[in-house]
Amino acid sequence: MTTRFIILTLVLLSTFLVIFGQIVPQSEPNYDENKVPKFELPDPLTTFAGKKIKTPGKWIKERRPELLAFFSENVYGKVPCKIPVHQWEVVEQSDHALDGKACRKQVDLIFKKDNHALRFTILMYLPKEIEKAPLFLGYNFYGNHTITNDPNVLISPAWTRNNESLGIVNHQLTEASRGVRANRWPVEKIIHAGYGLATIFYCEVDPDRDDFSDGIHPFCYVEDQQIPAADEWGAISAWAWGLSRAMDYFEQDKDVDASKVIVFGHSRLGKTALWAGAQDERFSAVISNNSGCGGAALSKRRFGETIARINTAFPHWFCKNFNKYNDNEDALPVDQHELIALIAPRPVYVASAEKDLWADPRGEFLAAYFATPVYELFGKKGISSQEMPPVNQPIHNTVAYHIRSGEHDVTDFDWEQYIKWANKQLLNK
Ligand code: GTR
Repeated sequence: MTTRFIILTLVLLSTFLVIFGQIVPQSEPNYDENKVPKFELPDPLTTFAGKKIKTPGKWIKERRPELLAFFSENVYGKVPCKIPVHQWEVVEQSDHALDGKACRKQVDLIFKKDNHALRFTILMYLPKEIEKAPLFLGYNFYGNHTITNDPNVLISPAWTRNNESLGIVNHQLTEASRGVRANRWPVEKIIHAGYGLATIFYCEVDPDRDDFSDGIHPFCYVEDQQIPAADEWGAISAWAWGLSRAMDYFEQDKDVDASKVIVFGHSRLGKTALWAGAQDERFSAVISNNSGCGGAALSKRRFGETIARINTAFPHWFCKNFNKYNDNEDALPVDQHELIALIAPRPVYVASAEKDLWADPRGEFLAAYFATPVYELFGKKGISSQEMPPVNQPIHNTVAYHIRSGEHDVTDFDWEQYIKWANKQLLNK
């Protein structure tokens, strides 16, 4: 073999990796606890300059802002401009939803700036007998009409990924997908427990694709800008922004107790719920359901999905700066336990599923454990042992955790725990 031939082979090989790098993983993900690398976890109660934080006041004034700024500029990306709700419009409502047990409202939030316009619909079910209801708020993956068989729920026109089995063709949601995700949203159970449910189709805020010309991002572009700058918002940050705008609306809806809004999310939307809850202290509690990498799981464990993998498969989710940590987790001066700590002293629930190894259940548990010192600083109870609880045996402290049997999903078991825990944490029941 001549040298020229070897060089040519190498060039072709590297081109192959660049072109196909997005689809062909270059190494197998690690699922072996013995192969988790040694790593040092940053102490949430020590500032970047090395100062120990010993009081809630110092946490609030010194440590919380610097952590928040780091996550904002290097992980999720900051929202570069203010986009207030221009107007809301109740597009549909009824006092006779769920066989008369609930009121239903569909409210559009409308945004306008220069030549940009966007609207998204909040679908709400509120228990009839409660004057101002506490509320679970969460995004759904496939449209509001998929969470229930209620024929009155409107079908969103937003772009979404095709999925024939869910009746999504030509990137449009259809009647065929009504109710297909009802298994993840036990609306009656939630209403019966005395809570309202509010949900939004996440693609209405920003379609889930590597395209920054649609959704809310263009509202903040300056001059010829076409994509967010390296420290500006990716999709998760945009979705988190949307949850805060929903909160703006709830604050003036007399049927909602805005001091008791629990933000919930599954998977990528669990990452979103954590980031929304970390930033916006109006959310009184946060639930991360199987949120995994870039959510509740510790990145430095490199177990299952890693930063490099997530940034390759979903280049639009995080800000560009986050790529600095691809296969370079040791350089990261924070980890996801500090994202959870940013929610303190408000209640936070981290939930894993036994078979969801891609999301690293142990990494999710340890993040809750290592966030606990910040909660303790506020006199709150978190996770006190590094030993994971047995499957299906939840810990319901201010920092809560469970690992349930089964797959990556949202189940009735999950919701039963969330309701029980919210009763205890927010309603003292
Ligand atoms: C997976 C991704 C996870 C998780 C999941 C989801 O493909 O790797 O991080 O977010 O999607 O959101 O369903």
